Amino acid sequence: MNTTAQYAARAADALARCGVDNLAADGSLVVTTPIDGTELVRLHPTSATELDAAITNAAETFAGWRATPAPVRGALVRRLGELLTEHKSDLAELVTLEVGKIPSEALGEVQEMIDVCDFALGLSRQLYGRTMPSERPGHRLMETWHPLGVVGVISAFNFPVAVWSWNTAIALVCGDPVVWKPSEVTPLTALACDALLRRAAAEVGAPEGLHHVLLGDAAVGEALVDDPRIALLSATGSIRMGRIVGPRVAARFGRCLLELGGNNGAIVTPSADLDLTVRAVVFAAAGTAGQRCTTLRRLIVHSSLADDLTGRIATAFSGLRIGNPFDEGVLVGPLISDHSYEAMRAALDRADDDGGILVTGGERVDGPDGGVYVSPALVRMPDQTDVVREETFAPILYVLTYDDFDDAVALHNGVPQGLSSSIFTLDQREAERFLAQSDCGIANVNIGTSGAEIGGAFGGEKETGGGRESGSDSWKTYMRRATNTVNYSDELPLAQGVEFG
Ligand code: UN1
Repeated sequence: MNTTAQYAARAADALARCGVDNLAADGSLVVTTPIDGTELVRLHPTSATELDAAITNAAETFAGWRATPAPVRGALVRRLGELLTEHKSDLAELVTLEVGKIPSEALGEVQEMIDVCDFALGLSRQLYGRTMPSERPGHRLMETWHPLGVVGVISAFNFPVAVWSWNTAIALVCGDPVVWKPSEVTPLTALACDALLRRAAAEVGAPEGLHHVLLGDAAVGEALVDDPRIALLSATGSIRMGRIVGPRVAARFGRCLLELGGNNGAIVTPSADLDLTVRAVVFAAAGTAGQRCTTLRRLIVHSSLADDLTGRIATAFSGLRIGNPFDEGVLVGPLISDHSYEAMRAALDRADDDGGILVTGGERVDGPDGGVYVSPALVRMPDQTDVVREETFAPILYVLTYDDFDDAVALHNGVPQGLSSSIFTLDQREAERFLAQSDCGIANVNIGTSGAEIGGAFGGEKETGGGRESGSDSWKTYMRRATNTVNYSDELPLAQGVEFG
């Protein structure tokens, strides 16, 4: 049997293995596990003075780190990746304890961190600028990329470590120190990451001040938002948060990278491989208990398939084992809080008022006392009503139907968010039309909306905020670009043929 004391002890053991062993136990920041709501530890939040000192230290460290060659900076990230590999199961254990993810998903999250370290290490030798032909003889025109400054990272509870690593591994090779405000409910994973990064820095001779964790509530985040020493603020969270953060950072001409809510849809066309579709839909909609920003929330199904597909998904949903994520065979762990279930209930009530029909799920189910366990809900909707157009951070999958492909795409794009999207089809024309017309940052064919690899740029359009993190050329957001013109002639021709004197 898992008991309360065991969870606290397991957390303390995993933290100690990661190098965190001097935890204060009497602070005002109470850390609990969503598995049964019990307390893991009480931490001290970062004070205003400590916060200021951390940013000052990061800003001072920038001066030296920016001048360190990028491949040397890469050596830090290489070592971090090795330590993450060594402590993969410790970090995953902490993710399960703090977030309630099943171990396979928690391990997958840590694997994302290892992968992005590999990516960033390679990148440290590939921060390419371009050269362009100059219109003037004896001149070279080129662009070069330079470290930007201190990066502030605000991350959410649901991917407590992967999102940090996407930002931090890239920021570090780009020459930028990081100050990190993790979600208030996931400080332990943050302390573990910080300890591993500090150890990596000590081992490769990188400066200590490259990384700081700031624990606390929204006030800590606000301090990062308003501090002119934070050159880039990368914030993952709700659209409501983004509406506050974006304009405030812009008002001080800071740079912002926003990764906000998603309301991800998938279209299922008549030619779809339905067995594959059902498996993909079930993972995308019910995995992580519906608490990914990439979770599938809307299924837009050709009317000829709707009854069959809805029935198959309902059967699969009913067969999912829900409960303590540490128990063998469990695929759906707890919601993060009571509030999440209240939001889920409120959404289901609104869907009902709008004429929706609950096919299955949406109920509290047995699990350890003190945790919030729910069965994933499947709801057929007559229309894409307001509640369907909002993101509810819980496992609810709305099913809508279409007859005409253009209408399906219009329905798909008819929400304010634009993160991830999919089509299930064996018809190449439909697939290509969807890829061209989906207005999301991520558009997939014959896989679900969640579970993106780190090699691509991650992020979305519209109210999702427009930011891109992780792979591809997302690194450019973490650097500043300079355009350079070098005259290696002894003449001084002016551009555009201007004569002056
Ligand atoms: C998130 O939910 O904030 O694509 C990130 C995915 C994961 C990351 C999700 N690789 O589902």
